[in-house]
Amino acid sequence: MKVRHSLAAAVLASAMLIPAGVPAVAGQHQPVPQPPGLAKQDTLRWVAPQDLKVGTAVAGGGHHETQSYPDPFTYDTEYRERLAAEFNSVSPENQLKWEYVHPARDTYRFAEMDAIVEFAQANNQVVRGHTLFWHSQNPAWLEEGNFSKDELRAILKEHIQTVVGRYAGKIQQWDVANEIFNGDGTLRTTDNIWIRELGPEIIADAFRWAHEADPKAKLFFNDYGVEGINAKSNAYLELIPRLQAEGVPVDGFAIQGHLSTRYGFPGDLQQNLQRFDDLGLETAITELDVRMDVARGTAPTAAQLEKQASYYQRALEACVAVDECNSFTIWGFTDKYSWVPVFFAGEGEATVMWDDYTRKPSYHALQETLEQASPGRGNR
Ligand code: 9MR
Repeated sequence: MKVRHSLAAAVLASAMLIPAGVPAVAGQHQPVPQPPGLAKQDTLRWVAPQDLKVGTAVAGGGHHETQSYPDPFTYDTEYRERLAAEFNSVSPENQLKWEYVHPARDTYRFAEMDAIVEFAQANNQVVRGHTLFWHSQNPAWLEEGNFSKDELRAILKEHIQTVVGRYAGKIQQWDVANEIFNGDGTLRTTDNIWIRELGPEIIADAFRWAHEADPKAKLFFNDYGVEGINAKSNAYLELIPRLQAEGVPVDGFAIQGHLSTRYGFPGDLQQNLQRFDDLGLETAITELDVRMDVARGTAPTAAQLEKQASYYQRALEACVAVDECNSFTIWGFTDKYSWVPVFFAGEGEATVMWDDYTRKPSYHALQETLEQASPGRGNR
């Protein structure tokens, strides 16, 4: 995962040179029509239990800027139709990350995120904000800025207040702090600029500032490699109640869920979610995908697809079984735009739809699991 982030930084540094225009999309404020031939009852959001949001990342920024296709969210009509039809929660894949939204010290670039929020409102979707405090995808002006401690603190506060404030009332959950622990459960004291320069106490301030800017938004920690009970998830289990005891407004713990069929399914996922639920926290699955080994030019086997489907199903079942697991998000819904093959050579096919939006067994596994969780009820 570390390699991925430094690669991403290099890729994004070059991508920043490309001016990112946002074309006006006709009907942006209007609900997007149902895809032709798709009944609204035949979608994930329709069959989801009322208290569970089913979401996806909204493709754009990041690795997309190095691909041959134009921005998926603004250019791909079928993509937009499926996005509106299938999901009742959306997460900007890159459009709220520092490098994207805050490209120069005195410049914010909100157009792309504004468009996502408008789309979500028009289509009766909630939004997950991602992310405010991270070691990756930070702009060079910040990482290489030689700021004093006071300046850095002021920069972080201003960023959080500006970004959270702009979308106050429009973002349901925020991944305030992303990936703050190493695999062994120690804090990222070297690669996270905030923790390195300002000390661990700054984590609490980030949550306080976010809460001040939008008191209704639910504030989360989010990480990968915390699906099971391990040193990293234990570190969150210890940290969050300690912060709460100090009055820090933390509402939830989110598990990303970037899985691979190379490894076994994390069978203790439900038990892990439950121990956070037992603390009175909300939980969420925020970035689920399940990659597999597929040689270039070959198709996955039926067995691989079934194995993938079972991982999607088990992850969803775990969330459904835990009371306050109220948000289940997949990290993209079509292989056409997935980050996986860009970052993992020889792996891919990680999402629930093929490039042409036809459904894979993993899609049907999600649909059936949602149906079983709330038989007979539709939920838009
Ligand atoms: O999907 C995102 C991709 O477009 C970016 O290039 C990449 C850069 O790090 O980030 C991807 O999203 C990451 C998310 O923000 C945090 N968790 C891991 C995700 C996959 O790398």
